[in-house]
Amino acid sequence: MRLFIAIELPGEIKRQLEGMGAGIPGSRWVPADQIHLTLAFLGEVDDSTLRQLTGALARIRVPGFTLRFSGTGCFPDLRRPRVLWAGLEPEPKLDDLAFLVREAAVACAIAQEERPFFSHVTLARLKLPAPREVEAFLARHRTLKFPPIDVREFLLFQSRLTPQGAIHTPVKGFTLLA
Ligand code: 2AM
Repeated sequence: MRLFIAIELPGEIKRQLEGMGAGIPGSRWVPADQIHLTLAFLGEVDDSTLRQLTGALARIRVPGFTLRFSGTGCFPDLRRPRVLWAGLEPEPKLDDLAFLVREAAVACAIAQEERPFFSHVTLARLKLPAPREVEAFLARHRTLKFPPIDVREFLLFQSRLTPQGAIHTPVKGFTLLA
């Protein structure tokens, strides 16, 4: 199974994020049902590793927390933007959770990126260089006025790649401490 671990977002916020940015040439916007906050990408995982991993994830002890959106940005930089994202206010409990989730993956021999976790919600991927349009988009969405989100769980998702795009299905949820 191709898997990743993420925090689900409220439907209303996902719908608003999905509809933000028509008009940038070469941009592929993430549909609402695929928008989430990725904690770790796992790739292909076999059944026995999956059993070991769910055990390790269930042992993670992090209290619930509140997420607040900040503004928008792009990877890798404004000269050649490839990914547009919505950013979040710093939240140490989120960073702890991402660290522990990735540590659990590594303990199950699932390789993880060396890059530190940077909390973001991917909005669009860009196939053409469109720095001017991206700059205008970022200026229009310098601050995101969404209500704060109470996070009580994180989820293991399956991602099935189909010719119509990826289909994400929750496999198992893990409750954070009260
Ligand atoms: P991101 O774009 O939000 O960072 C599910 O496929 C999620 O896993 C994607 O939303 C993406 O998160 C991340 N992802 C997908 N393929 C990946 C890869 N090859 N390496 C790292 N992260 C990946």
